[in-house]
Amino acid sequence: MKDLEAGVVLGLRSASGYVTRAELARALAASAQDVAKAVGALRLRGYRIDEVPGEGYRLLGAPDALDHLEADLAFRDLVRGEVHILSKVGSTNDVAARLAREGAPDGTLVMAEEQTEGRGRLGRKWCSAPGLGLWFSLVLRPHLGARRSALVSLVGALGIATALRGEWGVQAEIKWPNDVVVGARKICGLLSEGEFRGGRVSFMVLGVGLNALHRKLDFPPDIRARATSVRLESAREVRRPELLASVLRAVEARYLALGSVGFEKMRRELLALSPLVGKMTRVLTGDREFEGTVVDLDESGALVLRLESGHLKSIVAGEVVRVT
Ligand code: BTX
Repeated sequence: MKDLEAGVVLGLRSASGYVTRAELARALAASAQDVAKAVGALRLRGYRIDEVPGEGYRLLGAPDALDHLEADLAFRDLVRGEVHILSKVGSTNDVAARLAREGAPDGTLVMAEEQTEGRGRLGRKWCSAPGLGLWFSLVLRPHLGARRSALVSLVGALGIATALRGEWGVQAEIKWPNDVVVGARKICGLLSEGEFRGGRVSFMVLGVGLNALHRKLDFPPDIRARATSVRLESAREVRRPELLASVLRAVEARYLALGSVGFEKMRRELLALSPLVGKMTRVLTGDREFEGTVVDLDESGALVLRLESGHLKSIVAGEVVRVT
């Protein structure tokens, strides 16, 4: 029945006006009675389907929920691996890592409506309220040496920022190493974690937390001034399945390009979208601190600073604070 429901939604979406039950039944090789049942089931799931006697059905609205049906429709051609949609998990990164260890293929997607232990870098917490965001992880198996594994989250951030700019009109920029920001507010954070064998990547898990439907008061008070969402930044109405399809398409395209054409072009795009280039910054790396002007990204995604001494310093991982 699920396939028939998906077929009915696709049929109604692609029609400009009303579609008769008989037309749908013919297109889907089903009986008119089964089509009527599928329409009933879809209405129960929150699809608004109008019916005019003699004219047929028309789709007026779809639910926002990230259920399997919408997932299928949104990423039918996008996700190369398996798709796991969960209602509540600790962290999607943990589920994806477990699946990867069990052999899940490149491109496997794990997403959840809610994370109770969503995390950022260095043990920080990632607020992942139910139903408001896109909290997902991709299992990836790039052909990369461990040294260049940071490229996975950088090209992911580039995909998300360009999708937000191009399709949602959001003035997204990339704050090295793993944030997508709008001005000083974080709209998306990426967390890549990996396992390595013999100096090469065995698998990576790319975790993405994209704030989608939040209004200001939906953010906890301690991050309210530093967080934003697609709803707050875009003039378009935000439906998460559509947003997910658009960011997944962009992330997958960038990831595949990393394997086929390499990083160089994306390196230039990243620099163009980085608000830190040319700015005086302080970078904290564990127990050390460097101050200098951001001048470049190197071929492994490290941030290149020109120190006051004039020397160039590449920084592989750290926290960047803008000074001027
Ligand atoms: P980060 O360490 O750069 O950022 C974490 C910091 O961001 C927090 O300390 C807090 O100040 C702020 N913050 C927390 N939640 C939010 C939010 N919803 N919006 C804006 N700012 C916030 C960034 O780490 C990487 C986050 C990755 C999250 C994804 S969700 C799917 C996957 N599963 C998982 O556990 N993590 C990843």
